[in-house]
Amino acid sequence: MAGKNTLTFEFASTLNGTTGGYRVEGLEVIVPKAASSASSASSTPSAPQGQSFGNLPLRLFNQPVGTKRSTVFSLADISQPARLTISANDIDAAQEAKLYLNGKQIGLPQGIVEKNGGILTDSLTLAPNLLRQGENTLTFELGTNPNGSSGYSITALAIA
Ligand SMILES: [Ca+2]
Repeated sequence: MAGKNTLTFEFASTLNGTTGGYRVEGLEVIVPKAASSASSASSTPSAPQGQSFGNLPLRLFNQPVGTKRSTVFSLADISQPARLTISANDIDAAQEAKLYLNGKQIGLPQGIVEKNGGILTDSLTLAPNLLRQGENTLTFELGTNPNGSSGYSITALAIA
């Protein structure tokens, strides 16, 4: 998997008392050529398109107006637009949620905004000129709190 991977060795058997164990003297990881060729300064490997996002859900319930929650996704190919699908819970009005891609505000898809709508899913297109090769940051902000609405949460995100 991308990121840290754990290797664990277990002393599984004394082989009927004939061995006191073993020692691992060295380890080597062979990285396939395609992945190692992009070993630049920011050596975060690009995850394949369509990966899942981390740290979800983004909870913006009962927070001060202006509170922001961010999540990061990776794109290897930014030559064409990416489709972002958002599932959100309890965005009662468009001004309740602000969305930023790499710091630039972008519009919310209409389908996730509905008074007392519960969890709704809709998608929007991310323009290539706002995308970065590698890590991209998506930030949701709690905008105004219309009629005492308690906020909202982002329950799922997907890139295609
Ligand atoms: Ca709400």
